[in-house]
Amino acid sequence: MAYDFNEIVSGFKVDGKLLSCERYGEGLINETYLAIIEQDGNPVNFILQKINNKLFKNVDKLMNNIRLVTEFNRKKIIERGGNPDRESLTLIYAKDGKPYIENKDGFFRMYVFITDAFAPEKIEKPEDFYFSGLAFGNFAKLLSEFDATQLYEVLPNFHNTKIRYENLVKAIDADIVGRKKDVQAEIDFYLSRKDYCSKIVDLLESGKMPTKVTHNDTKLNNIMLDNETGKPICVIDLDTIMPGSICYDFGDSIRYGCNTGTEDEPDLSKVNFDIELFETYAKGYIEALGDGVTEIEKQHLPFGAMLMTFECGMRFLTDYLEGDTYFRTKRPNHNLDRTRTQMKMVSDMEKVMDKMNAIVNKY
Ligand code: ADP
Ligand code: GN1
Ligand code: MG
Repeated sequence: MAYDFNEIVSGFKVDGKLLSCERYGEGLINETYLAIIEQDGNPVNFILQKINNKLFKNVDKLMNNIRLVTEFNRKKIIERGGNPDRESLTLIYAKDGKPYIENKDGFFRMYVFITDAFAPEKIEKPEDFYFSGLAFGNFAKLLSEFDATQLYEVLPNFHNTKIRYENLVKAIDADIVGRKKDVQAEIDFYLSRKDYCSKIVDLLESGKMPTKVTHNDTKLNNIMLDNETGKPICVIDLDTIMPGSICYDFGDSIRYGCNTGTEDEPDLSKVNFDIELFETYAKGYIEALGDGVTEIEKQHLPFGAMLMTFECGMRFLTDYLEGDTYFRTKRPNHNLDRTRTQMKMVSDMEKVMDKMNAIVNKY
């Protein structure tokens, strides 16, 4: 889809001529573009995003959350002598003062481009994953100081696995694009593990596990690491900051990062759960949290990893059955390939859950 990028960029408080604007990154939800703008004779990078307003129904409230969190982070980073333009997402405001613009094509936001850094799609060096654990752990700590009552709950029940399960059952029953017949093994896999779905939801609902403000989408490419040192610079993709459990945040990082293949690898022989990487991340995450983790949370971190993988697979399968309308897909069976990698990862984790628990208990 081509938009009038000149007109869009001119709505923001940014000077200079737009040199180019190309699709960028591997996010599955928003449309991300790299906008290059000439400033003082030099090309300067910016991130421009078309916000997925099919999913985010109230863009104004979503963007108010992001404004609050990024301003809070920037202040904290300045206090500790850091560089807020690199260590926090930084919004470019619109000329009318809002954190986004709206035009005939939808809603757009702009961010300062985080320079000399990369959002990893895969773990190349185990150290990168240790640093990711540290970064998300530190981010969780930072959020614990933030007044959560100001936040709007953007996507209620985002990690409510019971509801995700019900949604899968509805998609199976409706079978609107006639794909059910091709995925009976996948359907059986999920339906036979229904009891996983209530475990953490029930602990949160009963108050036995604390509800905290969490990131909720802690996959590897939602963090930026320094090109030179590999050290974590900044946590990005703040759309889903909401009440949740740290077991979800820990779990989603493990789901994505401990896969020896990619999330959409069609060849399942390449998809294995790497327990050494699990240990690497757990070490960083638990170290960063320090005393900010309760015993019941700690006990459920390994289960949370399996549950997030289970949940994500259910979501991919649901989307496949509903005709690929939620996640960005690039090929016909893309969501089905993703479903299968998540199933393989769950099966692997089931086999080593005792070892995973023992590892977490070490830290
Ligand atoms: P989505 O919600 O679709 O996942 P993200 O906000 O995660 O969108 O952005 C998609 C990708 O764009 C990221 O994985 C990262 O590679 C890149 N990106 C996003 N924001 C920035 C930024 N401020 N600086 C540099 N790269 C960014
Ligand atoms: C989406 O936005 P992105 O690509 O970082 C999704 C996550 C899934 C992930 C699977 C808002 O994350 O919940 O785990 O895809 N985000 C939303 O790759 O639904
Ligand atoms: Mg993302």
